[in-house]
Amino acid sequence: MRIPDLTRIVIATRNGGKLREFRVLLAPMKSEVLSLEDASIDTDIEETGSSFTENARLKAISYSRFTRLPVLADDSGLEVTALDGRPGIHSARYAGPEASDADRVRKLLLELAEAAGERSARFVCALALSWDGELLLESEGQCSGIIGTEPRGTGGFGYDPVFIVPELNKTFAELSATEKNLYSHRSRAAASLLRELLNSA
Ligand code: ITT
Repeated sequence: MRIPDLTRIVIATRNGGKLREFRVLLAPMKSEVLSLEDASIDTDIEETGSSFTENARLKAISYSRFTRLPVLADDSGLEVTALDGRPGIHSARYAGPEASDADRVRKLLLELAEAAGERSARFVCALALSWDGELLLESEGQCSGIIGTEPRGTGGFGYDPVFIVPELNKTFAELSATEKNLYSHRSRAAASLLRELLNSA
């Protein structure tokens, strides 16, 4: 594998919550972490894949054609058992293109109330690292939890206020950023990618 210079890395996301988490998760690399905006990339790549992995690859490879820097993409979402895995890869657009995090959470709680079944769920995160149009590494992380009956907490982003970590009986939004990183799908995927990077150095 060709190893790029990792002094600077672009995170291929327009989601501020993800970006904040990556700045902490990638700290061991000591890289300067840039957003798409910092890298002056204003094109939007359509997520046409049929899995988290395909979409992460698509974003990483496509965005890496717009910059000389290595690009890390994250495709993630929430799979709810009683909803047959929905919203899954459609987590960001679950309540329509203009909806807010609060709208998505509201819709999820309504659908789950109608389903009246079990409330288990898992977060999934697929990561892909690309450079110069070439896929270098990929990884995946998951974490299991329970969907609460009402939002709790103000931290994090997305579905965090209704995602309960069973061991703690707290939602991700009730945890500090450091605590969320002990359990999250994103931290697990990032740890596995960093391990692979170290092994191939
Ligand atoms: P980019 O494609 O620009 O990265 P996005 O928000 O559209 O941003 P995704 O397509 O990967 O990203 O959708 C992920 C959605 O899943 C995200 O918008 C949240 O609603 C949800 N999600 C993912 N990780 C989450 C987390 O750690 N906590 C809460 N919700 C999360």
